[in-house]
Amino acid sequence: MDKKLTAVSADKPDISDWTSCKSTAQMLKKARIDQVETAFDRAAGMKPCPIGAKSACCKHCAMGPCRINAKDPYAKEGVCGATIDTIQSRNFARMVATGTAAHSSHGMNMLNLFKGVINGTIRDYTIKDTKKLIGVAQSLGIETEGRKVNAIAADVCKEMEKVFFAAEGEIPFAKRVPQKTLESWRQLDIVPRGAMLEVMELLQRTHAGMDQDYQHLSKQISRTALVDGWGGSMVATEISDILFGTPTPVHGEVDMGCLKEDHVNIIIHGHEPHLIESMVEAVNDRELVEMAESAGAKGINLVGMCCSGLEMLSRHGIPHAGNFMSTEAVLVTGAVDAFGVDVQCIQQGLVKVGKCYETKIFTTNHSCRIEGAEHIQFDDHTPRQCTDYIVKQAIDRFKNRSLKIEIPQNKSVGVHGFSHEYINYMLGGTFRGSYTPLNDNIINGRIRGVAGVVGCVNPRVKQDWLHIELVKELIKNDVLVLQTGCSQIALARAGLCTPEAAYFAGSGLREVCETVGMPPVLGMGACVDNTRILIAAAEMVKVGGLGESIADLPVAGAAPEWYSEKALAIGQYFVASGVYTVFGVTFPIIEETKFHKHIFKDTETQGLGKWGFTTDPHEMARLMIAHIDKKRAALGIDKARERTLANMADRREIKSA
Ligand code: SF4
Ligand code: MSK
Repeated sequence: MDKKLTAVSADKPDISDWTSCKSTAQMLKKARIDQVETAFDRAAGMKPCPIGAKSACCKHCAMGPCRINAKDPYAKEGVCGATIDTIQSRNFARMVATGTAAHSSHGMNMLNLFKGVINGTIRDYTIKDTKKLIGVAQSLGIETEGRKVNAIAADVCKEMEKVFFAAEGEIPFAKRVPQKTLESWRQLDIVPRGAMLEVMELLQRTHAGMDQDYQHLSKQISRTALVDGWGGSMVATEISDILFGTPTPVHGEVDMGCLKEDHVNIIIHGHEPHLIESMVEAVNDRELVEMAESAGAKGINLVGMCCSGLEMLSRHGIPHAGNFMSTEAVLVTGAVDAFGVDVQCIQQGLVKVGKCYETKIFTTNHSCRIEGAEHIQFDDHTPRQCTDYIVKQAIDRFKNRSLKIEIPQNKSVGVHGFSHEYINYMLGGTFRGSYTPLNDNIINGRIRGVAGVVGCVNPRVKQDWLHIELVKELIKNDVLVLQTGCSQIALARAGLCTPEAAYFAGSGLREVCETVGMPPVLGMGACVDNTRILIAAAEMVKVGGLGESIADLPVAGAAPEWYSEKALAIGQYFVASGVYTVFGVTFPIIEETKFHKHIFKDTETQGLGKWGFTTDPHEMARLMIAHIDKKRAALGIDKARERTLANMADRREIKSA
């Protein structure tokens, strides 16, 4: 083992302050003994730059970089005269642009795959969910009656191309946006066109000497974020469902205890589902299984991590080893025979840790290579070339294992795969599928409101802890929680993704959960699948009784442990869609500046949502519940109606009416 690569300080912080995940803690302890450094060590050893953390610096041109005093931000300007509001809004804009570009690139890769399937050049994938295809087509205004599947798919494809390439008009999925929300966007002139144009427009406006009016730039920030949520990300989710199946609830195991010492263990980490789907086929290929068996293994054990893992968990019930901050830790087990990655949230540190434990990291996507990793290009036309190779390499590693293996014996079983379509069915049944029961239960007060708790984990805070504390408090207060991304895995590990977790909910939410047989925390998939939450919110408006726009709903969102620019883009599209969205860890803006006031307050008066921030999960719950209550009061449903059971006299009256 190469032990030279670490410089872990002798004065080591307590690992129990770093993570709530027992398995990750166990592996971090082992890594310390093995003298292997991880992101947790690096985070402890690297204090964030206070000026950068508050976005009080600009390096957009060679007259700078310029720094503003965060304590007195209006006392100084950049060399070009840029104010703190210009500097902060431009920095914020660039983060949103990058996050949107990441999701849109994912969406476009799915679209290219879809196109290949339709025109027959890609043969390893097919349209699995025609019901979903028809639903998406109808939502886009495409005629479906009496038409062939391929013809409908071709029209859907053409329409979805506009999501990326349209230079004018409104994005196709604007048709799914509640009318009043769309009107607010039109009034503010923030309805997006194609993603490529919006990202380019936002980036060019952040060039030195361009858009130096934070309010004006803020509109382009929203327009760009909206083309992520109602555009690029939505295409990614919808096409994935069409090609690989819309998730329905499945039992799934989560945590490192999913690894099996006597099996060839393969982990897939990243975001795009076509790599995973091909890997599912490869690990079930008889020839490869026999190869593994003749190498002495009992079989091949495919395990997911991060959002790739959530795609596998939701669609196939394939076990999940952990979220973003467990990706290095899982390698410390020594049990991982191959670690395949595609795009986004792939830490460069994985390669070094992998080297220590003789696990090869395989990059597979042309957009994401890492020095020291082996690159096997994944091609949609010949996907098995890549995935079979990884499996064979894993078998080879299994055969030659020399390290002692230590697998944490922790595993939680939960229910995952709650697509918005399934929620519709779950609440109303096949013939009366509807969000009406949800709205009714919100109106009668059993459910106080709905919260989306999503997003990443971050080594600057105790892994999973904020997610768990926040969600516990929300459900205790009768707030139904919808989840995606690494947050979902945090809650699954804590055992809150089971129907039995209703025991921790308030009496109203518990009653609903027990009646339907659902958990109080509904896992909806990967971070790109936050679009499912947008559609659920749009459905709640459509059903009626809770106002006319998303901004009227008693809902709130949170990403308590966010780290990525994608998370910021997601936060901004929720805010622009009408949702109060609270982030934790840090917020890249100085408080009390004009730009801060604009996005933390003024946007709400424009018919949108607004941002919130706190590092304390209990305060976060308080802020979200206060917002939900404010919306309930505005709707006139702040006093929960008592349930009145009909007696015999009532029933007679109903009959005679
Ligand atoms: Fe400084 Fe202005 Fe150049 Fe930014 S754009 S680095 S504020 S001179
Ligand atoms: S993987 S963006 S850490 S949710 Fe989607 Fe997790 Fe956040 Fe990456």
